[in-house]
Amino acid sequence: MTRRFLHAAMVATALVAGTAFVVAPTLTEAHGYKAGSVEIGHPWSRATPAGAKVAGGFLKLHNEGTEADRLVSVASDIADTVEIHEMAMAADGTASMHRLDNGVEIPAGATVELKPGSFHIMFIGLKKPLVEGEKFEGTLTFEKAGTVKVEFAIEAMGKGGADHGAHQGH
Ligand SMILES: [Cu+2]
Repeated sequence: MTRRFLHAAMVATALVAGTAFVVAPTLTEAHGYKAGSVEIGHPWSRATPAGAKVAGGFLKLHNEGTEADRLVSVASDIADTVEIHEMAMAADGTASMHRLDNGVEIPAGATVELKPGSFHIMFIGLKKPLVEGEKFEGTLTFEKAGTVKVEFAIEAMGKGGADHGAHQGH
């Protein structure tokens, strides 16, 4: 049941991403990974304009286990440093970001989505622009489930709402 729900959500993501090119669904095909009892759904990032120094990373985490786990760190050769951030919207509509030094908790049985405007991975000090349709490698480390290599699919610039434009300062 839960598995089926996750799968349906991943397919929905692929459909949204694939609207422009019906004949080339492989570019944005949903992909997933497993580490211990944690399922990792569709890691993705966004194409960046030339000169951009930061990019966000997004994915869905589902904990099938009976104990909470935690995404504690992310690494990638694409950037100088990688942090886990949370974005919060204040009552007046301004967004603020902060780094989560202890990562993101994934309660037992829960699904936590890293997405624009919420929890996200932050690639800081990009070594090259991210190009739509390409992929790059990253390594996720969980407190209990350990380490797993994933590929982030680079999707269209501006996809998924709240942008990281306000983010250039940090
Ligand atoms: Cu951020």
